[in-house]
Amino acid sequence: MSKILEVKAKVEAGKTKLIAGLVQEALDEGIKAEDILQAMVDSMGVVGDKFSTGEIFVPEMLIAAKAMAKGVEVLKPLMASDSASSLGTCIIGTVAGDLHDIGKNLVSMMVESAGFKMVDLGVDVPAQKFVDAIKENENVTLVACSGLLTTTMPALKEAVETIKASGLAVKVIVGGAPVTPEYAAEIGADGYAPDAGSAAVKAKELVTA
Ligand code: B12
Repeated sequence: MSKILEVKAKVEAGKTKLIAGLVQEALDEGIKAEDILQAMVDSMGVVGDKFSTGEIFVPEMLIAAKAMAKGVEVLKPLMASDSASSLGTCIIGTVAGDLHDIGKNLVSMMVESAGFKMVDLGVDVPAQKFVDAIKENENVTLVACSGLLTTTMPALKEAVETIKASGLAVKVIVGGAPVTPEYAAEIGADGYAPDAGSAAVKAKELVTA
């Protein structure tokens, strides 16, 4: 089995202890970090489908997520550039009621590499906490809110509305699997991106426009 397929299979199977070594072996074979990351993102899709069909349950989903996080740790130094944080500070978090953080962490990594200093509030972040963080940190130019559940879409709306109502001059970017560009516009966000790579491009565009 090719190394990349092995990484994909082991993430799906939640072989947490093996992933870092396998990812390193894949890199040593000359496979690009971006391709390894995409294989792991694809694994999460497979895991989600198996959950939908009742083939696996929450614990298996969690173990697969932990395995992916181990792989991302190995890739992180290769993907984030050391560019100075010249675009200001970006506050990032997953909205209230939502515990998914793999996508948020990838977005954080890529937005950082675009030239932002990142302040990560973690998961299950109440709307007001985003506003508090804007006030508590220096030169905040952007807030990035992630939401992965259809049931937490109203929390995403509340986060954007609360930030906008605060009157603070920051741009807000939103994303996550159920979020569409139309929904982002409807709730008053300044930007949307479907994945981490395009989030970095959009983030830069929003604060330099
Ligand atoms: C891993 C996982 C979990 C793990 C999360 C662990 C962790 N640390 O994140 C655990 C086990 C905790 C979990 C729990 C639950 N989960 Co879950 N989970 C997943 C799974 C398999 C993978 C998610 C993932 O990491 N994807 C990979 C990343 C890279 O993709 P991503 O998150 O979409 O992020 C990318 C983009 O969306 C975008 N993006 C993300 N955030 C942002 C932010 C900004 C600003 C921008 C611009 C872009 C952006 O860029 C990212 C990178 O490219 C998905 C299935 C799937 N296909 O997504 C289900 C899934 C999201 N979960 C689901 C469900 C139902 C649940 C539970 C309710 C299950 C339960 N009965 O308890 C709970 C909810 C817990 C809670 N309150 O949050 C459903 C959601 C259905 C829905 N439409 O609402 C899914 C789709 C599975 C399914 N097919 O049914 N889950």
